[in-house]
Formats: sequence, structure tokens, C-alpha cells
Amino acid sequence: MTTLVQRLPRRMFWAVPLGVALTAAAIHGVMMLMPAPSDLDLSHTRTSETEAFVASIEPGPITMGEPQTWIVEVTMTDGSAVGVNDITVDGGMPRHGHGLPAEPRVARDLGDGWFEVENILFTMAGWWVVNIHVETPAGEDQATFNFTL
Ligand SMILES: [Cu+2]
Repeated sequence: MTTLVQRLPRRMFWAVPLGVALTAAAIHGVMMLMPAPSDLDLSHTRTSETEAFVASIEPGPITMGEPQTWIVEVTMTDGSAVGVNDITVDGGMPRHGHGLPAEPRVARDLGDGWFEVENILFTMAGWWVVNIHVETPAGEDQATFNFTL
């Protein structure tokens, strides 16, 4: 059995990586053009995946291209306290395959489960997610917030 590559004349070998690259670019292009799911939950209070906590965000008006500072409230379902070092924030654009263009910082513990998160940046229109991760005694859990800009 001969493969496609073996049957190609040697001077045609460039066509293989080019074909792979064009296919990948086409798939990426189609993904980028797909609209966000119509049933996205856009609420500002979400329960985490394993229901270890509930997170609420106060994003305020979002200005594209300017780092945002959000107030985030994290309430553990079991009533335990959560500290600034237990929380990380990340996100990205699911349809574009890239993360946030800047790394958010959980900058300050405001007390009573409230935290200030700096450096949340959006740089293009489309569907974004922001994930609040909390390290719990049972492992890591996350709550996901959706935004369409
Ligand atoms: Cu993007």
C-alpha cells in the first residue's frame, strides 16, 4: 500500500504541509465566523461546576482595550472562608482558541468573601468567557461567566 506522500512526485512534497496548513486555517476561519451559542447564560452569578462555591461579579461597563477591575464575591457552599491566594482568574474566546490577552490579578481581599480582580482585558468583539477558579480542600473548582462584546 502506498501513501499519498509516496505517490507524490518528490518536487510536490511542499503540497503536504501546505494542505495541512490550509485545512487548519479553514477550520479556524469557520470557527471564528460561528456565532456564540444562542443559549449562553450571561448572568453575573454562577454556581461552580461541582457546586463548591457560588461566585458573583460586578464587571461594570466593559470598555474594549482597557484593563478592567472587577469586584468578585465568592461564597463557599460549606460556609468555609476563602482567601486571596485560593482564587485565580483566567478566560479567553472559546471560538478563537485564545486566552485573555492579559493575566488577571486577584489583587485585594476586601473581606467577607469579596475580592478585587485587576487587569481583565478584552480586545475584540465576540464571545468571551471568564473563569473564577477556587482551590478547595476537595480540589479545584471553577465558575464560568459568559460575555458577548
Ligand atoms: Cu478572539
